[in-house]
Amino acid sequence: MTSVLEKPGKKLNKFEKFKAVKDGLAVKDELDHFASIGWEAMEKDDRDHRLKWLGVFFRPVTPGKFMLRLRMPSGVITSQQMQVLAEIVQRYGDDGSADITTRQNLQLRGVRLEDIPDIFMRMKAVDLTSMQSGMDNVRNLTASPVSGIDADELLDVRELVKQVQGMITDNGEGNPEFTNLPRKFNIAIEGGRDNSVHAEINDIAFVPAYRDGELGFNVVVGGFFSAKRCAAAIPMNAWVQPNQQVVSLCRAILEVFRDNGSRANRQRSRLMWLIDEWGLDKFRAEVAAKLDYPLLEAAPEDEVDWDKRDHIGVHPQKQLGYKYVGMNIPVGRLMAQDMFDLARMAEVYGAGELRLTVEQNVIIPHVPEANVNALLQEPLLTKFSIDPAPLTRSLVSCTGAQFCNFALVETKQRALAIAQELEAELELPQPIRMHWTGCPNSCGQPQVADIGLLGTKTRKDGKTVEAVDIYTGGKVGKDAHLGERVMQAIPCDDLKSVLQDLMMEKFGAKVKA
Ligand code: SRM
Ligand code: SF4
Repeated sequence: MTSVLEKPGKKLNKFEKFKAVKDGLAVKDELDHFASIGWEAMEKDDRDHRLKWLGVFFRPVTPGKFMLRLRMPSGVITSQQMQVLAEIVQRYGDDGSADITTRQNLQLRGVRLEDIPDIFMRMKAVDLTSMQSGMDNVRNLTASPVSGIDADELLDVRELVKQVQGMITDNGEGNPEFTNLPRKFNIAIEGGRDNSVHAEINDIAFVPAYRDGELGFNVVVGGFFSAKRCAAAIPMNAWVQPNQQVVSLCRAILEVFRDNGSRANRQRSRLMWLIDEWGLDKFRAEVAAKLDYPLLEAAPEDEVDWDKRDHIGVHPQKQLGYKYVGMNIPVGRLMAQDMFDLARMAEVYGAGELRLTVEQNVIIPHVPEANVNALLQEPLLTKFSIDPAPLTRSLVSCTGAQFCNFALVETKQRALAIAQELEAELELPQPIRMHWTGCPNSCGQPQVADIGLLGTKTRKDGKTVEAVDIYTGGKVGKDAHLGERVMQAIPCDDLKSVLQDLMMEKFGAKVKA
């Protein structure tokens, strides 16, 4: 491959410099050594950066207690896999937990470096990988969480998602072709009608569309959030068949990005910056030139014509006589016992499978109608409700200050506390989707929310305090578009009354009698 690193006269950012010294993937062969010397003795770039190529994240907030980010294509996880992850988390007592992420994935907390070789062996035994889940790699591939069970879906994309992940990661072993991208990269494949993946905020998204009567995908490109700029994806004017063409197109776009994306300024390195620099026509032509099939123009319209569903509650499946049961996991946080229980419940009442959603919730699919009532009697459903209160129901939150050193505010606990207080005080005619994010990196996607809260700092009574910028107007599903900032630097202590006013003004809320 031609690497920008080799081009003379290009100024490289500091991340490119350490990647040029040693590729992130190289640490895969050094894990036993790291485990034996311990995290304190490790070389800093290996510990703080390169380990992230394997999904192992040093947490400066909790040194020595690492985070492990998995890959979970389409958010599908088996009971057996969940059980193995629960056992891993359980080892760490109060330090151990797991978070469902905004890319329908799991991150484990409290992990010790000396255990990583053993953990990786256990994961491999149940076909789990964390390969290339951080830094300049392609993140977890998202899809509808009800792929294959949704009566109204157009395409079951699970196999395609797996194939794309397999291509990018060499089936979980690590693929040096794609471990040195100029920046992170997000891919989503939607097979349903409701844009459950947030296509508009992915670097590549495939959305179902008919062309001359044939069902395939229109392609949108360049969507991303960053501290300096947020951009919705734009149509690439391309249509592909729902087969190997999808895999080849992802490969072609990744190669074009890898070989031409900017490596000078990390704030201007995501795919959209390359599209801006070249113009869409040149970008499309460069990608098309790499394909072994002619890249067709986009279908005039796509098939996303539904509002987004949240999948909470009991719903009929495509398969007659079966239901899927969606549970609300407040701010996505799971403890070891929750994970054991979920694994068991999926095994006993369903088909030993669970699905994760980008709203950080869990679905148990394939529940025969005869099992539904017994499942609903499980004690875990008092914690993870199928009929939650309207704000908790749609609450999403990034990690925040508890574990993330970028955070300007604590998010998860505060998000939940404020939602519960507002629910107690207000009559809410409909759920309001609130998304919290602890800093401008926007992992909690405040721009897609009805009300988005983005962490910042402000001065109050002569002191620096935690605060939020408020976003409104995010629209998801059909005709999705990003919300905008409407208020700045509201101290978190004053936030409840500000949100109460906003909900009464814009969302029809009324103070409870
Ligand atoms: Fe993120 C960096 C957590 C989804 C934009 N994100 C980080 C790091 C790794 C920073 C760090 O090293 O501490 C955070 C880890 C904290 C921790 O301990 O958990 C982090 N991001 C998350 C998660 C866990 C938030 C969550 O609670 O769900 C999500 C993990 C997804 C996954 O499974 O892979 C997560 N991050 C996102 C999303 C949402 C999405 O993909 O839909 C975005 C915005 C969309 C996008 O990327 O275009 C996002 N994260 C960022 C950015 C800004 C990227 C940029 O181009 O500037 C950073 C910082 C960076 O990469 O330099 C970042
Ligand atoms: Fe951390 Fe900021 Fe991402 Fe939240 S938005 S997880 S605080 S990087």
